[in-house]
Amino acid sequence: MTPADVAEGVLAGRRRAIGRAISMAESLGPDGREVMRLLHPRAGTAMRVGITGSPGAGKSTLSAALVRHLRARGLTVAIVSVDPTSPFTQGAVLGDRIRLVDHFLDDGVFIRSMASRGHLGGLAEATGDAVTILDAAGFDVVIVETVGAGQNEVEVQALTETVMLVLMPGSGDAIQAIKAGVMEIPDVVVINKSDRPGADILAGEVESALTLVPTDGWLPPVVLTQALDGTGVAEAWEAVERHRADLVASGRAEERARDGMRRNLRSLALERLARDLAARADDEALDGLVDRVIAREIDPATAIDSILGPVSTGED
Ligand SMILES: Nc1nc2c(ncn2[C@@H]2O[C@H](COP(=O)(O)OP(=O)(O)O)[C@@H](O)[C@H]2O)c(=O)[nH]1
Ligand SMILES: [Mg+2]
Repeated sequence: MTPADVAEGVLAGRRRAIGRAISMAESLGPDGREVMRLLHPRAGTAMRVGITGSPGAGKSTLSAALVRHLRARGLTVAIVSVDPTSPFTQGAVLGDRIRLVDHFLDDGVFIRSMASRGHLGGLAEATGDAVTILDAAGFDVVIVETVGAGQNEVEVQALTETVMLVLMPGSGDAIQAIKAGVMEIPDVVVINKSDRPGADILAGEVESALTLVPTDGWLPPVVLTQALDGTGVAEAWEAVERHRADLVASGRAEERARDGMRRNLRSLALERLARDLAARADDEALDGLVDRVIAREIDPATAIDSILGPVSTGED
């Protein structure tokens, strides 16, 4: 299939073409670039929602529960999972634990795990492309699942309009992170596993921590869920919809989109520079420079100049 065939198949919503397009984008070659050039103008209608949080908090389970909730309301849903421990990745999603098996034959659901690559692998680029492909394919909702807070190079805030942070009883360090300002403030906080003791206390603590940080007028609601049996999932989705409505009503939607795209372009540029660097400075070249720096023939900055060329210091 040529890139044009693949793009056409994606626009027609054909699953095989969608899978193919994402694989092409992942390989970061010229075919993927061409597919994305064709599809970018055709995307932009999906509701893009990020789900972030520590491993084990219940992000994948919540995603699956949202799929059931949204399908019941007639909406089509795609999930892009950037979690290497994801049951989607491991195939456990086929087990009845998540019962997504009901949806495997459902054309209104598409689930894709992004290959976990090395840190130079272009994961942010491939993930952003996957979101665009699924958007262009016509899915009403695209969910992006990532492990949050700096452990992951994919900035979910840059790819989505609404970010849900999933916590579970025992995740007290999230509160410290919010207070210390090191955590990106989510749009909706979900306290999952609310069947376990401590959920109400955690919800109260998160609510008071959130009142201490400056927001742009939206106070993130805190919702209790039990993703395993679906309790609270409708309320969590309602909070997402309220956030989206507030973005539009307050006129912040455009600013948010621009801010996200700015961050997205910056991380794409960094990824490309990192790949470029890896291509120029292979181990052999680096070893030669290491020898010379250790022998004190050249200093480290001069060694880097010989890889990258002299960098402008802005002094002249
Ligand atoms: N008790 C309880 N367990 C849950 C709930 N939601 C998810 N789990 C379990 O928590 C574990 C981690 O869930 P998973 O969705 O893989 O978390 P992720 O790493 O954040 O994607 C799994 O064993 C789930 O079955 C819940 O509401 N209550
Ligand atoms: Mg997961």
